[in-house]
Amino acid sequence: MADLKALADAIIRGDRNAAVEITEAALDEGSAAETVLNEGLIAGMDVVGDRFKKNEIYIPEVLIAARAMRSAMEILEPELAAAGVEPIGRFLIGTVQGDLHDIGKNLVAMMLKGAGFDVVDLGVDITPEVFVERAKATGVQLIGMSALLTTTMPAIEKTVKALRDAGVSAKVMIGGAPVTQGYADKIGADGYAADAASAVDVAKSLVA
Ligand code: B12
Repeated sequence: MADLKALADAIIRGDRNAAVEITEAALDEGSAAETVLNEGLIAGMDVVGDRFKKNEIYIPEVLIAARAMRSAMEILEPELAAAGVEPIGRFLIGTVQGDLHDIGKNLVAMMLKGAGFDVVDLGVDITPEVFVERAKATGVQLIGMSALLTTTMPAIEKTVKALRDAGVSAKVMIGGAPVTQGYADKIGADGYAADAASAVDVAKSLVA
């Protein structure tokens, strides 16, 4: 029987080759893709998120773990789709108009994927119109916006307004270095998180 604890450990260490090998072995032995996902990959990323929150590890380690997770997910995804496993939620994310910073946004997207969300990443410099159009087309439950510049923060508010005016009912989460809970409350966003691990907790609570 493939060792899913060893798979979780491979994710935590960021050992891409081991993560891929154990995932393949588990599927070959007939383990359910959902079990491999939950007890191997997600269990590993949960530990990574927790250690990141406690400042026991830093961004490079998280990125390496996420890379290992992504490689294993490539093997698992067709099996999950064939088994009809539903993601825990669908999340649209992008950096707002005028802003090209994407390291934090990418980290949030990776951690959400690691937690079992289906994530649509729009990229950077995303206009309110594109957020509205993609939200409608994908029917996501959650929308995340990132801004790293004080000059692009107003684009968050503009985008939230455009989404509401267009009748999009998805919950909105915001973040980025200059963004605060107070700002989220002021503009009527549903959630704010200061880091990628907390973003997962907030996203889970918003879809619960
Ligand atoms: C890397 C960087 C760049 C790179 C970006 C590369 C890239 N691909 O992202 C480059 C060189 C392109 C760049 C350009 C600029 N930058 Co710059 N940049 C930075 C820098 C050094 C690091 C940002 C970063 O990646 N941090 C690491 C990530 C992991 O942290 P994070 O983004 O905060 O994300 C975390 C949380 O905020 C949260 N989060 C983030 N997004 C979201 C979204 C959601 C939904 C949630 C819930 C949470 C969440 O979770 C993340 C993970 O834990 C910062 C300084 C700093 N120390 O922050 C300056 C900084 C942000 N830049 C700054 C400036 C001024 C610029 C430029 C205007 C410079 C110039 N004159 O050209 C341009 C603007 C370009 C543009 N239009 O966007 C200023 C902003 C000042 C301000 N208050 O507005 C900073 C603060 C530097 C400074 N001290 O002056 N920059």
